[in-house]
Amino acid sequence: MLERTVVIVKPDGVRRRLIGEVIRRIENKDLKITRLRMIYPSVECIERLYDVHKGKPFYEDLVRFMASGPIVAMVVEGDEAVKVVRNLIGSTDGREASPGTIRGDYALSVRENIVHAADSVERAEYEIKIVFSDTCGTY
Ligand code: IDP
Ligand code: MG
Repeated sequence: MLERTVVIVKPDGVRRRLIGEVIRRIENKDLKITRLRMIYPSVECIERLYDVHKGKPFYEDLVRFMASGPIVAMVVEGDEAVKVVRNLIGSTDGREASPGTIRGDYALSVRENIVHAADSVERAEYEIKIVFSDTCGTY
């Protein structure tokens, strides 16, 4: 089933010069990038993106981290793209993520884990609206 999802290179990924590496892995998988945007997101935009985590112990630090520098957002299309991309990025905690996944190969932290990806088709549509809106940030 053709799906679209959203992938975000987080501020740590941009700082560590991993934008190209993330794009390369997505394209190597034969997924198609249909939109791409670099922004310095506002706190308000990140709060909307991570609304489901509000109230969790890691929420405040997560929002501060995500708004700490530029991010790269992209729309990614392909067969079962949501699941395929989640498999490409690996599990949340970089210390646990399998080698061969983006997080498994580049992250040693649970917060600073290089990439975000939507976890369902519905969330993807919601998140695309947020990160591609004019009000999400500057650049
Ligand atoms: P996901 O990014 O793999 O979907 P979520 O549970 O949705 O993981 O959490 C969103 C983001 O919040 C994570 O990618 C990570 O940056 C951060 N995060 C999740 N759990 C923790 C935690 O226990 N401590 C610190 N940060 C966390
Ligand atoms: Mg998530």
